[in-house]
Amino acid sequence: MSVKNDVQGLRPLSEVDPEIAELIRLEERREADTLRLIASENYVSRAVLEATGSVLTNKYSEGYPHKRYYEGQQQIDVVEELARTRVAKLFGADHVNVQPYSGSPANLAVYLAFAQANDTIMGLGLPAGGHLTHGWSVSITGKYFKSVPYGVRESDHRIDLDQVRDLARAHRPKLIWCGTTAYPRTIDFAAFRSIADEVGAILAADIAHIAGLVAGGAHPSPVGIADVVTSTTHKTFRGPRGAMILCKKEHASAIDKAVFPGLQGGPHNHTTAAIAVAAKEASEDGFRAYAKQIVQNAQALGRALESRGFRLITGGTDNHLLLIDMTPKGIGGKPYAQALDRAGIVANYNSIPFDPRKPFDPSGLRIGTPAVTSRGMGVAEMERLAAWMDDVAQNVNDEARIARIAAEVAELCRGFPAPGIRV
Ligand code: DSN
Repeated sequence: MSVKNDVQGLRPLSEVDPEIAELIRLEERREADTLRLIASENYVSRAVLEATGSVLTNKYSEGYPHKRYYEGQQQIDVVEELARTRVAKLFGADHVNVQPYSGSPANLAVYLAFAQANDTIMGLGLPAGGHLTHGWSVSITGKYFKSVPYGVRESDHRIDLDQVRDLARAHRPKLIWCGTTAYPRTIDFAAFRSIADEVGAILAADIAHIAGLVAGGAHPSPVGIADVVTSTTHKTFRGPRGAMILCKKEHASAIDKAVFPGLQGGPHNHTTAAIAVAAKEASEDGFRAYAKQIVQNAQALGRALESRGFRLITGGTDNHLLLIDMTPKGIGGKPYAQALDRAGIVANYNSIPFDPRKPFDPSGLRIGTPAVTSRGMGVAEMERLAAWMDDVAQNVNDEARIARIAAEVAELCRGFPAPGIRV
């Protein structure tokens, strides 16, 4: 059938574009048959996928509920209000904005709300486990602001709060970020609050990695402590790719104006609906147990790896992730991550604090347990995983052995179907 004859647009993807349909099918197969250990990834439910793939993608809605620049918002206003109220209730926040397209735009909105170009800002340096948008030099946030990064201690690789305080006193930043992407320990939000108060700074907590742990009570919450909290919605929170900003009442208007019209046009309503669904799922009974299990699995995996001679940065974890220094195993993080991928164990190479190697070929591997926990795996599976990881580390160039491990991994995966995927 030609496009002209398909005015209703009801032909399935497999007919309209078999090439893309096949790539999606293969990706479903890959996601089902491999172990997802990337600490920032997860599997969303069928319900979240359905909302994401809905007609809400057709609608423009510049503005906020009941104050829009386009008509036809009968459903969209209710969807956005549901997303905001569910997230606000879940986290105990005064005000929520669910419109940022993703984590980086959410963080840019915080800069726009609270700082001017060339103001001084502070955040954890990228090589120490921070995020690009917390002021790292190659990011716009390191170019348009005077960034004073803080780090971790050389002795134990934990955030050096004495250094944070000294730098804040010396540089009087307008904005201090706390939040991480590769840090396995609990963040002391209260300590950051006292530093921010001492120097009159706005405190922003970026909980992108740990939002699901916070919602599920497995990590302390910064809500009510930080002035503003940003997060993506697709990591431990198990929602669509998107973001949210939670803030105190007095900052609501500044944050809303910064997101729209400051940085963005129309919100992605299909994403907003999926955030509402994810917030509903995170409010249900099982989510607290899920969050707790993520941490228990990460700790069990850490212990099992350590007993096999892996060196864990900070010696373990309090959250969902492990950062491993591969130096004692005699292999770089990148070739190891590539060998693991061939074995069906998908992770990412990562710099470690004070890494003597370059970011594109670093010493470390970052892994996390949110996705394997979503499949229902527990401590017993973490021990098997550690054994495979050790086997791969010792046999990086033995392709026959790696293929055998991939088959064993796929067999385990069949017993723990990936949520949201029908294969
Ligand atoms: N890409 C995210 C992560 O993997 O942690 C951070 O933006």
